[in-house]
Amino acid sequence: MIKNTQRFEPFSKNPISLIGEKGEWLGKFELDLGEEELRRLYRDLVAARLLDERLLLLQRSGKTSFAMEAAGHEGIQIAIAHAVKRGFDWLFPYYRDHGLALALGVPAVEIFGENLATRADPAKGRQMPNHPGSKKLNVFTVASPIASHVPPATGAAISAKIQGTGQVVVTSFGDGATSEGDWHAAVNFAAAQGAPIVFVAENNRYAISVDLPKQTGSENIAIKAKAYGMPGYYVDGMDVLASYYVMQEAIEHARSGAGPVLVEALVYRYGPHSSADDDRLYRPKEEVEYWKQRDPILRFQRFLERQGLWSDEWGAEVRQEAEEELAEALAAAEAAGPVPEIWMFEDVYKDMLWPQLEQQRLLEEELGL
Ligand SMILES: Cc1ncc(C[n+]2csc(CCOP(=O)(O)OP(=O)(O)O)c2C)c(N)n1
Repeated sequence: MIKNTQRFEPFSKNPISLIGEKGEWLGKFELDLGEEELRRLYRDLVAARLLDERLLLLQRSGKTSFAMEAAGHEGIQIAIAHAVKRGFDWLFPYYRDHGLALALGVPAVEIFGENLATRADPAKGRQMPNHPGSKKLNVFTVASPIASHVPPATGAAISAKIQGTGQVVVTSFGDGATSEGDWHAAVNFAAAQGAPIVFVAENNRYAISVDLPKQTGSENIAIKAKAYGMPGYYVDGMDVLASYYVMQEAIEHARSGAGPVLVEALVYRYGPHSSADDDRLYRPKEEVEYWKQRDPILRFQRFLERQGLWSDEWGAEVRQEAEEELAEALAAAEAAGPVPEIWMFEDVYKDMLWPQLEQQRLLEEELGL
């Protein structure tokens, strides 16, 4: 369904881009974001990158067991956070979306607490590292099994439609997730039900070591939307403005009652798949270097320079403020202390059966409680 406000053509051959390599505005419409909003986008991009670096350091220093880097994904992630109604719409993110969670307003202390399994973690240490969520902000806790969060996201969107809440659901996942049966079932059912949901593929071209041509015979991921009966947008996910405007259009489409949208955001992950992977085994260093030259933060900085909104002092200030906020949050998360083991018996059963009661008793004995 084409609306008057539509700016972009679905199913474009090339990814939609609004910022050129030198920071020039390529849009065929007037930029309608104010100075403050542009500055907020930059701040959130930087904070996401710094959070990513800190989470890796926690793993490297043995404080947590696992890290999944997201550097290179920030453009689309920050765009999503700025395009949704925060705290009102529902988010079903995936394990690389900690920068998205932060930009949505999930407190950094909770994100660190989740990674360290301290009392600062609202999930009480029950999740793997890099699996944040926020009940308060309608951010569904990250689920490890690939694409398993996509059917519940469709379910939430159908529920919002039936109840007439006006909420939109945005769910994100990697390119590999689009090969899963769960993914196809969820996308198909969402279209059949006219559910207000935007599916976002953060396509970094690899599912661990498996590259996209081994995942699909389609020319890209966005084109799959055609068969399901919804618009499919193909966007440069390392261009925060293109990602923002495409997400805004997709969310408006879903909110207007016109049904779901699929967005494919082309990104690149600079780091390995996870702290348990060696990417040198399956991709050339030159490829990684090529994409680092197209860094979303650097590109947006060049754009701000051209808009007269940049100074090195301001850039340094933004970085320092974000560093300080993260350092403070990390200190608070560590100071909260580890989650007591005995908490594992809470919240799961209304009334525990005898095997759990016995296990609880044995653990209490072991811990001298
Ligand atoms: C159902 C399932 N199969 C396999 C895995 C192991 N696994 C973890 S991440 C991953 C790759 C997913 O790639 P993609 O969806 O492209 O996301 P990316 O990690 O590239 O961001 C795999 C196969 C899993 N977690 N769940």
